[in-house]
Amino acid sequence: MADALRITRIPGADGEHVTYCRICEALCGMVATVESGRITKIRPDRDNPHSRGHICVKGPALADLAYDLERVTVPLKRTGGPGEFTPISWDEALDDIAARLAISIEQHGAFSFAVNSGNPPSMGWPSSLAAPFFQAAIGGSRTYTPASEDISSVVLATELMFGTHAFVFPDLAQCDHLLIFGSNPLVSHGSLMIAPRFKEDLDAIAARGRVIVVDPRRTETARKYEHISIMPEGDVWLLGAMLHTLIAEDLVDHAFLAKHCNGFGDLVRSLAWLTPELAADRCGIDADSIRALAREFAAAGRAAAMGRVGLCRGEFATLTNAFLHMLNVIAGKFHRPGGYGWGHGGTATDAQHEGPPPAARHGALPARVSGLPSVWGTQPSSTFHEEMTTPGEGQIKSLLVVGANPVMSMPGGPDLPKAFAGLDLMVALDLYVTETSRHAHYILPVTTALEREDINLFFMNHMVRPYAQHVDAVIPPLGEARMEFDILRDLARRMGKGDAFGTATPFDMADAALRAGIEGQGGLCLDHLKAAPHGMMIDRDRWDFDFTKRIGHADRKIHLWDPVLANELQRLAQTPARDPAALRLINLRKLRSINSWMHNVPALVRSDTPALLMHPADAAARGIADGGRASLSTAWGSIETVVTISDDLRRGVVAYPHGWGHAAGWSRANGKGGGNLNAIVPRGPQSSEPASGMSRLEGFDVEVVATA
Ligand SMILES: Nc1nc2c(c(=O)[nH]1)N[C@H]1C(S)=C(S)[C@@H](COP(=O)(O)OP(=O)(O)OC[C@H]3O[C@@H](n4cnc5c(=O)[nH]c(N)nc54)[C@H](O)[C@@H]3O)O[C@H]1N2
Ligand SMILES: Nc1nc2c(c(=O)[nH]1)N[C@H]1C(S)=C(S)[C@@H](COP(=O)(O)OP(=O)(O)OC[C@H]3O[C@@H](n4cnc5c(=O)[nH]c(N)nc54)[C@H](O)[C@@H]3O)O[C@H]1N2
Ligand code: SF4
Ligand SMILES: [Mo]
Repeated sequence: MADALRITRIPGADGEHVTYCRICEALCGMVATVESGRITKIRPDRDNPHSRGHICVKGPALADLAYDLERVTVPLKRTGGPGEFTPISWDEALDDIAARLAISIEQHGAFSFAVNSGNPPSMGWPSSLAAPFFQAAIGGSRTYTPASEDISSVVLATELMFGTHAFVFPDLAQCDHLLIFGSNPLVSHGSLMIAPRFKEDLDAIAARGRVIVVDPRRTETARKYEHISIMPEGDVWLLGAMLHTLIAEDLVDHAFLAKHCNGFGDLVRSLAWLTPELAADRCGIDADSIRALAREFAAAGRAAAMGRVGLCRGEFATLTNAFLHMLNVIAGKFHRPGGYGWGHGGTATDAQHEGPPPAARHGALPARVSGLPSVWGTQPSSTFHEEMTTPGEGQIKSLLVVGANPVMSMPGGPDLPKAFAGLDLMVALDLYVTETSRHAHYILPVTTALEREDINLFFMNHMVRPYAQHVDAVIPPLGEARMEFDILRDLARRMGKGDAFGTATPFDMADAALRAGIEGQGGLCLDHLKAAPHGMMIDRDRWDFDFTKRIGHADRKIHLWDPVLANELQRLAQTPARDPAALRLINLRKLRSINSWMHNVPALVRSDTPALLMHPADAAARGIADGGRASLSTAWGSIETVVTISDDLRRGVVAYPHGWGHAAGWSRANGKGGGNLNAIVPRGPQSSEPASGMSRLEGFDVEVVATA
């Protein structure tokens, strides 16, 4: 019936526009209906061969976001205190920014310029290129991203073991036995691994074999399959003891180890002490169950173990992720059907064996004050505040924030505004006057995903079933909004530094990347994609390539041991047991919410209020009733919250979502209450995991006290 409308590619033309969602990594196909130039409806795209009609409630809400009356659609200049802005023309704004940035950089050097690039721009192709190209134009190297709240630890573990940053992930399509550590894909829809119909995949695995979810909370995913309840940050002990079991019981793939790995002997020696008996108390899972988990995993023919953010932000996050990789490798699950390894999407090349570029390697750009290492070219955000406030050569003096909200998303975020006040210049490219952008000297309006042409290039290599899609903008930019890439190229040109952007468009670059990949030999290019508006599957056997050519180490071997990991293991062995009576906090993601930025959309937030989840016994011990109020505090701060009692949680564990407690230019979000979780998480470089600089966002002790 809806097909009566004509499919069109002309932005803003009446008819149906094929597009895809760029809110989370599922990248679901959608069809937007435009009538009289306005989007009136967004429905799932049943003809998208990848998501086949799957979307969640957030996808269609992109249209509400685009038309939100509180959205910033003209350049704004700060003319008073934080949040006090006056509209200004693009020319005036960019000329003034160019002049002030040039002066600041001339006085303090290119190193005094920093970029904070957030999660949403990384979801699109042209938007993801904008900040790196601008850095290249400036000659700067200081980049802050959410990586150290999200993936630095897994990226580092992958670099140390495989010599590359290319993500490794399970073969959901063929696996019969899947262990999930610290991920809730039925809500998050997956991360660092793309499968929009994740639930369908898990159901099929469960029907063929088993899906086991290791999590301190009986999550939506755990409830549906088998759940093993673990203490927060217990995984390093559990996984270490599982490796110990595989070694002790000789359940290892010796042939694979001999041919493709080194360091096994060191690993065996270093893990001798980490027995299941010793681990049991530290992870809250008894020794027999740990052994059974390891044995069953080894015995299953098509098995894989995956992890996500629940493994990534603890005190030993890099070691934990390395153990997870090792579990797959040692048990003989690497690069085989139903197992674990690299993907083969449209941009993957057979030979990536030179490893990451030097500036992206571990520790290449250490933080000026604390010396904490960079990972993937990104600075740990626990150093951001002191890099702005500690005087001396290289102190951050100018800051460009591209689609990030660090006041809400970084540890100690609420402290940042004071540091922003000392900057020569702060510019934000955002959709809203946020808790962060309200402190900028300028806010430059950007397009939403619906207002830009795009290609899912970056994501093709970590798709369970690779697919490629190019889409045009559904509508032209609203108001005076522009694309990040165009804004920053224009700014660079006004500074006389436009050459770094070259003459190729982001889509010329995408075309070249497609042609250079494995599929390019078979003819994959941008024109092919344009001829397949709903996107096309890249059909090729996932394991049909020589994986040794993807290994970045010169010896083309997987390194099971490394000095960084050895250090971390030593640190683990010396770490004292935790106070069993303390409450520990974990993070909570909900379906209707995405980090800090869709809370102004009524359709999403109407029925969603941030609340602290607490086990009935823990609540009773503190005299807190369901729906009661409490303070949630740590040595670093305190927030007020409503409490929801739930026996889904393990005793001694509480869960709270991040990204709430709004106080900026989004009135509906402000009205939802809640507290900014990053006001109470451990902060400062000393609180980071030392190997990767990862923020410690979960597992720390909290106090909960009933309030009136
Ligand atoms: N609806 C929705 N979807 C999202 C997002 C969102 O905000 N909302 N955010 C997107 C982003 S940016 C990301 S990075 C991904 C993240 O994707 P996921 O990692 O799948 O997301 P989470 O739901 O946070 O799942 C983490 C799980 O780890 C558990 N956990 C916490 N601590 C521990 C621990 O010590 N050990 C173990 N084993 N488990 C632990 C938590 O209880 C939680 O269930 O989601 C993306 N998708
Ligand atoms: N305590 C705690 N903190 C966390 C986490 C946690 O679990 N616990 N999770 C972490 C994770 S996984 C992540 S990924 C980070 C996210 O951290 P950030 O990326 O810093 O924060 P977001 O909430 O995603 O805010 C993104 C900003 O981009 C704007 N925006 C939206 N779309 C666009 C666009 O297309 N272009 C531009 N230029 N701007 C846009 C939004 O208005 C918003 O201001 O948060 C991290 N912080
Ligand atoms: S799962 Fe929801 S938010 Fe994620 S891409 Fe699909 S529609 Fe968008
Ligand atoms: Mo994330």
